[in-house]
Amino acid sequence: MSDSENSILLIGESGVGKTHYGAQLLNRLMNGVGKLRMDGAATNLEPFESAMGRLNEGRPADHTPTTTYVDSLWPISDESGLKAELVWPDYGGEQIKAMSSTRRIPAAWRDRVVSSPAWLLLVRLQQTRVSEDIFSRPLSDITGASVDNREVQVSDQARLIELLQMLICIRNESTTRPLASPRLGVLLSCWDELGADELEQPPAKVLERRLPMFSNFIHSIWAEPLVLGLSALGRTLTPNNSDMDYIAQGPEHFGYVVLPNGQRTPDLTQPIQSLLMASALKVAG
Ligand SMILES: Nc1nc2c(ncn2[C@@H]2O[C@H](COP(=O)(O)OP(=O)(O)OP(=O)(O)O)[C@@H](O)[C@H]2O)c(=O)[nH]1
Ligand SMILES: [Mg+2]
Repeated sequence: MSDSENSILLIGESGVGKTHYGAQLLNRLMNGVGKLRMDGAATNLEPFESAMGRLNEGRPADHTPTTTYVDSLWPISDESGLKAELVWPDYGGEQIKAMSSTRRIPAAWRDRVVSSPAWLLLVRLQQTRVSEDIFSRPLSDITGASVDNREVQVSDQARLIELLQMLICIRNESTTRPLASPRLGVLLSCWDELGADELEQPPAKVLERRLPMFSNFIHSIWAEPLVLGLSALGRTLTPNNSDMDYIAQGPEHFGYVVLPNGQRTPDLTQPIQSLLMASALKVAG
């Protein structure tokens, strides 16, 4: 398999948890306790190593500078002997928001979008809001409101949909039939921040409830979108207060993925394995 066949395009706006997931994933790969493990020398680890250093002190890492883009190369293998070179990026999430607002995709991003067999979109539900409409407020409230000087904003759901539509468009994919390639994974990040009633629910149900239009969109375009929950840290860490459990037990004992049936696994490599396996099967078939 060539490198580009194994690269996953990680897509996430600022603050969704890309860097912390990268650091925790790297830790798991190096410890070799999950479905995937590191199988050779990884390169360009600096952004994740500094984040891992912070987590070892029980504190969170910093926001990635806006203009940064680093591809880290991780040779990995799974229990069945499947080998792959995972290209895992770290970048300032503003680059993604800029693409949506300017409707322009820089050339470097275009190449990544076109060549990657799988897209992994991180969505932090606590960071998204659904605009008021007749489903959330009585019609009389809405019709009575003054329309003068009202700021019109695209809703978060609409922005995410537009982003995916732009990416599909530059790949020249036809959407008359359900898309099988690129494969899409949606990771609902910072899962531990959800309300108690949602924590035990299947991720696809939570997505449907919180972002119904976006959920409908991905299910209507993709043949089998994968929707999982992710808590890379397992809990909230604060910059000024070291978390003593993290220091005592080590960050590798924290974090989990929520599977489609709502069950949890501490194996943070699971979403990558599912996406890579599906792509590998497609190449083989
Ligand atoms: N509660 C909780 N907080 C998390 C988790 N993962 C990340 N965070 C917090 O979310 C914030 C953003 O995480 P980052 O990994 O820096 O996000 P990013 O996507 O890399 O953001 P940019 O670098 O700005 O693009 C940080 O304050 C983290 O502490 C998690 O699993 N649970
Ligand atoms: Mg970051």
